[in-house]
Amino acid sequence: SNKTDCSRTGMTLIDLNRCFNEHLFYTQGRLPLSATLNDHYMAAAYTVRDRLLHRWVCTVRDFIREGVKVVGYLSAEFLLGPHLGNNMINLDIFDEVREASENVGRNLDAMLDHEEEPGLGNGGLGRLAACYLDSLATLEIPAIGYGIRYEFGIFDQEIRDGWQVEKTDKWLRLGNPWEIPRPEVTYEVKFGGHTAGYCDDGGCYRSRWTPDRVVRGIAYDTPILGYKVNTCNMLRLWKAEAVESFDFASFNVGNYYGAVHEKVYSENISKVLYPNDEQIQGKQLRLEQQYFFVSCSLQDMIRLHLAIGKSLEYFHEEFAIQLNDTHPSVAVAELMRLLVDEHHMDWDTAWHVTRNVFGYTNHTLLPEALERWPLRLFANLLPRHLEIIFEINRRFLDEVRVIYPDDEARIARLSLIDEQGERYVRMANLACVGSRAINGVAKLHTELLKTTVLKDFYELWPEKFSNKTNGVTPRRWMVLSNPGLTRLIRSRIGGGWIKKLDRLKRLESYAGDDAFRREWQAVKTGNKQALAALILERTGISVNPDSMFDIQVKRIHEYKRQHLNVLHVVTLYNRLRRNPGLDMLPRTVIFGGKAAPSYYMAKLIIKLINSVADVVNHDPAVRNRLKVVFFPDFNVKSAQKIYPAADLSEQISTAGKEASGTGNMKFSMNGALTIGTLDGANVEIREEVGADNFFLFGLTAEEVARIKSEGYDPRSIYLSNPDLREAIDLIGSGFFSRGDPDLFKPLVDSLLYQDEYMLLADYQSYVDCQDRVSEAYRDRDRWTRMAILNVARMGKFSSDRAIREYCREIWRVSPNTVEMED
Ligand code: 26W
Repeated sequence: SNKTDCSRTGMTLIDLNRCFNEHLFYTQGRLPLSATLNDHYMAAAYTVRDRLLHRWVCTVRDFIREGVKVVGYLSAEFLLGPHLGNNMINLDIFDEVREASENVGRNLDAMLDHEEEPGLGNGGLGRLAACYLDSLATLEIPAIGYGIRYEFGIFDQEIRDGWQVEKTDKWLRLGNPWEIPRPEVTYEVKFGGHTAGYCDDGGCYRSRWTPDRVVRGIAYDTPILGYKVNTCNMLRLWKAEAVESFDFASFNVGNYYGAVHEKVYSENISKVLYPNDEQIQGKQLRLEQQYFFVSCSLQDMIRLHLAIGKSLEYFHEEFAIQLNDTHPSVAVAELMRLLVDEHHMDWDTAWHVTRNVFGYTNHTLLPEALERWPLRLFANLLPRHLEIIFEINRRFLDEVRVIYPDDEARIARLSLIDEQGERYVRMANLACVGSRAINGVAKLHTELLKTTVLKDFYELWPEKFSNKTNGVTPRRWMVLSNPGLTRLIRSRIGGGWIKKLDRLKRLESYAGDDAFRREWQAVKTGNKQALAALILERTGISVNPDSMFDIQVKRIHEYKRQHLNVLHVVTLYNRLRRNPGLDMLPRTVIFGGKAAPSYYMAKLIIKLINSVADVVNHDPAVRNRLKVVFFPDFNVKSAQKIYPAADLSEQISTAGKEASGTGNMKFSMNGALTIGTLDGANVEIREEVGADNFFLFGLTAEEVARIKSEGYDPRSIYLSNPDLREAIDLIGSGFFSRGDPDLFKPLVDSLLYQDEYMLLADYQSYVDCQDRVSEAYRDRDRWTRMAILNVARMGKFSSDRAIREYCREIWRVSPNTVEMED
C-alpha cells in the first residue's frame, strides 16, 4: 500500500485533510456545518493519534522481536500537560495540522486551548516524570511509564476574595482521545486479611496470604511519541474496579446497598490524586493507591517477561525499574512476594533479582516529606508484605552487624522499622536496601543526601550513590511553548539543538549582534503582550508589557519563600510611598501556584499576595510603577504561556531545601535571568551561564546549617533593619487587610519568632540583589545579551542529557531504532 496516500497514516496535507473530515463524520458523527469546537478538537486529536498508533504498533513489534531491555518508570504522578500540540511537534506536522484545521474553518489555537490537561501530578516530581517519558522515546529507549489513572487530578484553583478555593478536576468530562482502554489487561490486587504458615511439597516453610478484599486494576494506555523518531512508548495507567461489579449474594438477600458498596469502595482507590507535596498525611487510602499501582505494574512486567519466553531469574536483565521517590517503594516487598509466593522462587534468587532490578530516586530532603507508615496500618493492609519486610530487615541487619559490631545506634537508624515510640515502616530505607542504585536530582542535593538523610546508607554502600541532575524537555518547554524564540534561533543556527541542546552554544556569538538582539527583544515583547492579555482575561488586572515581568510560579510552600518575594514588593511600595516622585524601574510581579488544601500557612500566603496586590494596584500614587498579580490555577497549560514571557525568574528557596527545581530551567531556556540562592540546580545553572549572568543572593546551605545550630534569632534582625521592620509592620498593622491586624498575624509571628526558613536572614541580601536586577534591566542591551547567553548555555538541562545518564549509569539500556516497514 502507498503510505503517502492513506488517510490514517499519511503525512501530507491532503492525507491530513481527509483524515480530519473522516473523523469528524465517522468518529464524532458530525457534518462540517454542525461541528462544535469540541468536535473539531476531537477530530484533530484522532487524526494525530492515528499517526501515533502506527508508530506504536511498530515499536511494540520490535520489543517482541528484538527482546530488548525495557525501562519501567514507576511513578504515582505524571503531570503530562496537553497532548495535541506536543504530538504535532514530535510528528513534525504542526504546520500541516494548522492548515488542515483552518481548512475546516477552525483556528488551531482555539483547539489547543480547548484541550483539558491531564493534571495527574502535584508539581516537580510529576512533571519530571513526563519530561523523562518524552526523552526516553526521543532517545529511542524502550520504556513503559506506570502509574494511576486518577479520575480527578490535581484540583483546579479558583481565587475568591483573595483566598484559594479548590474545585474538582473533572478532566475526563469530555472524554479522553489520547488513552486506549485495555479491558483485557487486568490484574487482581489483594488487601487486608491474614497470613498462615505451611510446608510446601518440597518441605519448605512458606506463607499463605488470605486477603479480605480483592480489587481489579484495568490498564489504560497513552502513546508517548519521541521527537522525529518512530519510537512510540506507552504510559500505562491503572484504574481500580470491583472484581464483581455486583455482589449477587448480597443482592439476593435484599442487601442492594451492600452489594453496590463494595463496587464504590474499590473504585475509590483510583478516584483522586492526593494534593499534598512535601508533607505526608499517613492516610490508608494513599498506601492502598501505592500498593495497587505497584502490584498491577509488577504483575504486568512479569507477564511481559514470561510472554517472550524468559525465565524469571533473568527478570533484571530484561527490565530496569525506577522508583520515582518512595511512593512506589512497596514494590521491593511486592516483587519478593510475587517471585517467592506466586512463582515459587527461592528467597536468595528472588532477592538477587529484586536488588538488581530497582533504582531509587530521592526528590526531597525535607524530613516531613519522608514517607513512613504506622506499623499497625501497614500490618492491617499488607500483612504478607510486613512479614517480607521483617525478613529483609533481619537479613540486612545481620549483614550490618558484621560490618559495624556493637554500633546499636547506627543499626537502629538503618533498620527498615523505626522503633522509637510508635513503630513505623521507613519507606526510604526499604527503597535503599532494595535498590542497586540510589540518586539525588542535583549536585548539591546528592551531596546533602550523602551527608544527612541517607548518610548511613552512603557510608554502607557508597558505590550505589550517584547524582542525576534533573532536566526538562526542550520540545514542550521551548519549541511548543515559545514558537517565536524557536523560529528566531532556527533562523541563525538551524534546528539541530532541539535534539542536541548543547548546540545552543552556537548562539553565543549572536549576543553581540545588534540586529539579533532587537529581534530577540521583539520576541520577548510579543510573549509578554500575550501573557498580559491572558492576565487581563483571568484576573481583570491590566499590566504593562514594557515593565519588567518578575515571575515566581511553583507550588506554594514556606521553604520556597513566596513571602520573601512579598516582603520585597512591600519594600518597593514603601519606597514609593516615602518618595512619590521616585524614578523606579516599572515592575510587574507575578505569582502563581497551588497550596495543599490542608496547608494553612500556604493558603495565607496566597491571601497575602492578593491583599498586597489589591492595595498596590489601586494606589494612584504608585502610578503603574508596580503591579502585583496572582495568576490563578497555575498548571502545565498556563506554564507554557508564562515561562516565555518572563524577564526575571524567582528561585529563592532557603539554601539546602529545594532538591533541584525544574521551573528554574524552563525560565532560563526561555530567556529569563534568574535571581536565586545557591540551592538545588540553581548552583549548576549559575555554573553553566556564568556568575555574571545570574543574580545570586543569600546564605549558603552550609551557613544556614551553621547559623541554625548556633541559635538563630530572627527578632534581632527585625529590630536592627528599618526597611525590613517597616515592611513587616505594615503587613502586621492590618494595612493590607482593611485594618484587621489579626489576619496575617500567624504569618508575621512565625517570621518574628521562628522563621524556620530564614527569610529575615536573607532579606537584605535579596533586596540589594533586586536593586542590581533593576539597574541591569535599565540597560536593555546588556540585559538582552545576558538573556541570550543564558539560553545559549542551557544545554546541560535538557532531559535528554539526564536520561542518557540514567541509561548508561543506572539502567544499562541502549537505544533501539524502530523501522516503519511492516
Ligand atoms: C505527600 C508526600 C509527598 C512528598 C514529596 C508527595 C510528593 C513529594 C514530592 C517529592 C514533591 C516534589 O515534587 N519534589 C520536587 O521534585 C522535583 C523533581 O525532582 C524537584 O525539582 C523539586 O526540587 C522537588 O521539590
